[in-house]
Amino acid sequence: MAFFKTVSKLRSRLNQQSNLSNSVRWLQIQSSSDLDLHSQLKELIPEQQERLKKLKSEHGKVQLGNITVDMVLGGMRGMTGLLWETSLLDPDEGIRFRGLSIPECQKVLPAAKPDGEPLPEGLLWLLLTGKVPSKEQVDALSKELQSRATIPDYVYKAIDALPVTAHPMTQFTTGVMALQVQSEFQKAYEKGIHKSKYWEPTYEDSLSLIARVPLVAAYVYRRIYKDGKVIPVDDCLDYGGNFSHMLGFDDPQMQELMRLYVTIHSDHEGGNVSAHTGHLVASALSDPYLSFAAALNGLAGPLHGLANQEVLLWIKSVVDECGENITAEQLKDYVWKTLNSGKVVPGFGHGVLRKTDPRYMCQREFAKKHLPNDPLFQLVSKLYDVVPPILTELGKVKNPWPNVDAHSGVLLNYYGLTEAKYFTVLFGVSRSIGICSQLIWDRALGLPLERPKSVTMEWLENHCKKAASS
Ligand code: NMX
Ligand code: MLT
Repeated sequence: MAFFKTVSKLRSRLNQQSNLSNSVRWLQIQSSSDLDLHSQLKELIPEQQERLKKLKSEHGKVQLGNITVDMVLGGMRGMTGLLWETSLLDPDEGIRFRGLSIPECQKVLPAAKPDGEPLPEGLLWLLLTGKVPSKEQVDALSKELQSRATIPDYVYKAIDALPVTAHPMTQFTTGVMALQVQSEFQKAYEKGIHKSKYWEPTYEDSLSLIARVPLVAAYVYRRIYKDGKVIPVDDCLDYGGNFSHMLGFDDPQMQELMRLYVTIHSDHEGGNVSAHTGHLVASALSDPYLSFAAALNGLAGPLHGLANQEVLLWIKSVVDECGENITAEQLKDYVWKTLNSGKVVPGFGHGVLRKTDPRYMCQREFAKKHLPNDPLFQLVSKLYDVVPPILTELGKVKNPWPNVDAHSGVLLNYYGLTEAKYFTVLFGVSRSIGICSQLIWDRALGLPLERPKSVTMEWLENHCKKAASS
């Protein structure tokens, strides 16, 4: 009987998967005995090293496009310059994690409960291996992360040395820097590890870092907002559920939100400020803690991860000025007031996306299901109607549609996590999964030091003069 049940479960999973995009390169059913992520990775690495070698030797001189002066002056927009295996961003369709869109991940990644949101551990497995894990594999990874989730006391002391009024991101990054003292990569490098083995201590550091950042983040939250009353780990909970628990939120719906939140914020290909920074710093063979702390400092900027803080503060300022039942006309005036005072409308626009961010859409679906009558959700919906035509009217904004940050704050606020200044820390915890997954592959593939060429304005002027006269 048990055998037939297993076969029918596998068959339904196969049917589900065969409906997915053909581009899913490694999607396959796992045998339930194969529970160790490290050994899965060890098997995959030689194959991928060969693939890279072949790409270099056979196609190394193939051109990928022309670099223009606009690109050099315009923040390298549209310039392909990085290898990033874990995810790829399409301007219209949005992010795909190893070929899977967000709705596809919601369908196939194991959940904590039937039809629930994906477990972030499953996404970590997918990003690292390119394979959809079984529930057993995800449970094993959950346990492994739990076993790594210990924090030395000096990490808390380092955070405590800061004034409690320091921004949560400053406190969080300080904690991550203090964790660096335990880096296995640094120790191995000092002992003279062979470069072919770099990925092993990088894997150790990365998994420990991913396991530990929720504890550091929860400590920061409790320190600043809950009189320092720390909530210990609950061993029975998964990564996202436990993070929500340690912050002080045990509502099962909030735990589901946290699983979704951590999953969708994890990775957004390699060129975004945090991922790119982490990758750049890691290319100097800085260990995962140093690299990730650098990435967090980029995430803390208002045009990047801090936008989630800015959105909720902005929405609350709208309510303060106009009340919750604001009309479309009042809202338009408020948006124009923001723009006319030389500020951006937070949560709208993107460096690559040209349509509504699917991460916004899946949060909208979550809100429609769980909090349809929440006044702030209704305000976010009104903004979806009002803001894009105004940004389009400006004539210079390349993408007038909302991004991931336009929605996350009101969901958290609904479940009681109202402290907007803390939001970017949640983004940071999630991003550890994407950045560290790619970092392991950086080391496994032996990617080199990153060092693009820069030029001066004079160099550009002379180059353009020469180009015009030839
Ligand atoms: N509100 C007002 N102006 C905007 C907006 C916006 N939401 N988005 C773009 N613009 C302006 C931009 O400032 C620039 O103006 P100027 O030429 O005077 O400097 C012009 O439109 C062209 O910018 P784009 O090429 O459309 O956008 P770019 O790729 O340079 O920047 C963002 C992308 C995301 C930085 C920009 O859209 C923005 O500032 N958005 C608001 C902040 C935000 O939501 N950031 C979060 C992004 C997602 N994340 O989590 O990281
Ligand atoms: C991200 O998630 O990193 C942001 O959407 C920014 C980006 O992709 O450039």
